[in-house]
Amino acid sequence: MRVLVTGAAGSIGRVLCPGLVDRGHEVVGFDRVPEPEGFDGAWHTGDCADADAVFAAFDAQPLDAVVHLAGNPDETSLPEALTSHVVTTAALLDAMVAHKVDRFVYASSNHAVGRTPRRDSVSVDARPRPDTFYGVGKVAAEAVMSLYADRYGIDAVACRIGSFLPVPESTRNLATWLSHDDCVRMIEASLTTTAPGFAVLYGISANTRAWWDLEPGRALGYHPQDDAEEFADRIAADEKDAFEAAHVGGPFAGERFFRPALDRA
Ligand code: 15L
Repeated sequence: MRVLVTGAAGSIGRVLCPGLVDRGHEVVGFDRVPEPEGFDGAWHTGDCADADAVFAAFDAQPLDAVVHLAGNPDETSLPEALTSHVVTTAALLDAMVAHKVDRFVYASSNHAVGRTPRRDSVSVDARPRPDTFYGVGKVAAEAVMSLYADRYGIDAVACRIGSFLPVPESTRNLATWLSHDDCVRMIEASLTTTAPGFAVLYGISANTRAWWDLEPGRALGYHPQDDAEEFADRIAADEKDAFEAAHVGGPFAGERFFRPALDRA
């Protein structure tokens, strides 16, 4: 497949792009910054909140699919979050409709349901329950995907990623870790699964301590292979562990992240 990857120079993009190339796909990078050294494929420098820049990238070569990773990974004001996550998603989906590209894979986040309290297993059908404006942006981006799936028949998979890290760094990560290799497996499955319509999966590895439902991902062909437990003896207990275990979003559910929706001068 020829896949446009937004945020291709970011932390996930730098792992995913070579991973997709290794698996026989062609990658077209799109980012606000120039291509990283060694990038293998065509490159477009632009902001995917800019519909003209997005359409220009689509005009440059035929595409089979889009993987949308671009977006500010941190908490911001509400308007910034809406631009970063929702406007970018809409610009890409509009270009897909116009260019007849029908597969969209999105780096959503656990923070779309981050205020969900700890329970045995969190379903992908848990109600949207963001913990931050960042999470609100992810919820709204997923809603735009659902709309375009229903209106235009686009297959759109929202991967609610946990903690994408080389190795787990905290007790929470022992449940929420997404390894680099599993991330590539997850995105490739989301790109190639047959006719998912609008679908949601939790983007974590096969962690012994996982409490977010991995079955919807398996039904889409995502079979995680790694387990954070392998690193458990390297992680010391910390006083924040109990608080971080109380909600899906861990620290994002805390007062440290409380801020007004709008920045004022
Ligand atoms: C995310 O979605 C964030 O972008 C990242 O900064 C981490 O907070 C991660 O989730 C997580 O929950 O560990």
